[in-house]
Amino acid sequence: MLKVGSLLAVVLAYVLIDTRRPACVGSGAFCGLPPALECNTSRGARELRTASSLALSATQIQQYERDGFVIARGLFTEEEAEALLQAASTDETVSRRAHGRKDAGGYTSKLSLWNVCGVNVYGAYSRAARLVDSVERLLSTSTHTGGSEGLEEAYHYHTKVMIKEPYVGGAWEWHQDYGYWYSNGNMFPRMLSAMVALNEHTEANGALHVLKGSHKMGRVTHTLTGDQAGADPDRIARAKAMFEDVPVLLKPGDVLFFHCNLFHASHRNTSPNPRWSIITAYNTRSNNPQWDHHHPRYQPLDRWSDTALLHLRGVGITDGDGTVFMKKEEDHSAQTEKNVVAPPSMIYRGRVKSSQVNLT
Ligand SMILES: O=C(O)CCC(=O)C(=O)O
Repeated sequence: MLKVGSLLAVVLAYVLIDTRRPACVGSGAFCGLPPALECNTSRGARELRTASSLALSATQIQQYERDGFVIARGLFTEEEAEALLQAASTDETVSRRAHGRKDAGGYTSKLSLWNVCGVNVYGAYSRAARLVDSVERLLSTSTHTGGSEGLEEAYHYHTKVMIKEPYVGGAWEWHQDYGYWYSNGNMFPRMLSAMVALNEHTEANGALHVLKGSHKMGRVTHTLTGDQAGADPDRIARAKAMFEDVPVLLKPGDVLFFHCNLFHASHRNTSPNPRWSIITAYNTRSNNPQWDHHHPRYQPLDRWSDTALLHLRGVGITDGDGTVFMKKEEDHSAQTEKNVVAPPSMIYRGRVKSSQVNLT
């Protein structure tokens, strides 16, 4: 019965939100859909400046430029976070597609990653006007553009559901996302991630840590140990002496936006509670990757009304909803740098001995 309900909701969503609808492109207006599910393309939105009233404030954008990250408390409501958690924790496709990554201690984090988001509750998150508007403003700051004028157009690079299970969820080594994405033919660091907490992120369940302001160092070399990759240990050790290590403690619905050159890592989960999050990475149209790789090159991203997420509550990933998962075997980016043995200095508070394979 639930499955039939979900199917109907997807069909309805397809009728109401046709993401391929060319009339949206550059039309300079919403698509004439019912207000609850109206969509817009980035281009149309840029022309019109149809900003979501929920998007980041000027002060938050300045904070991001200075620190390389900003936390938007309650950007999504608890109800919306609960809808995402409910979907992610019961979604057979997410669970079947999830793969584990071991840290040096043998603890495993799980993630399920797709390159193209479909018509479902996760797609409503990644395309939410309040999120995409905020992302485009952040990506248009000089910390990404180097000072060029104009509003950047964001596109969806990938989304992943991240799961750290109680007691066994593994750690993530210090790294910069652009450390990997650079190898994918992205010429500029005009990329960022938005991580929404689906439940509470605490020190005990393995909250993310960031080195505040470290994005200003620019990209550092990432090294391999076997098939594991992470930032150059010597740079990390020096960066840790220079920049404050900030734990990112989140409540459900809080969103962390972070620059692709910001150093980040996380401990393993030592608590009885899981840690759930969804991270969407965005690239810019002006930074269209130079070559094909395991994540998409530029394609327009539809922007959905802020109310779409709750309308798609209960709608997980179903066949034919447009979701395209990454083919893991196509991910060669961790193999592009020289193999360098990691010295003990890269141990993160005694828990992680070497860096992790590139997952992103
Ligand atoms: O979820 C985490 O703790 C780490 C995620 C991460 O490092 C990443 O997505 O780049």
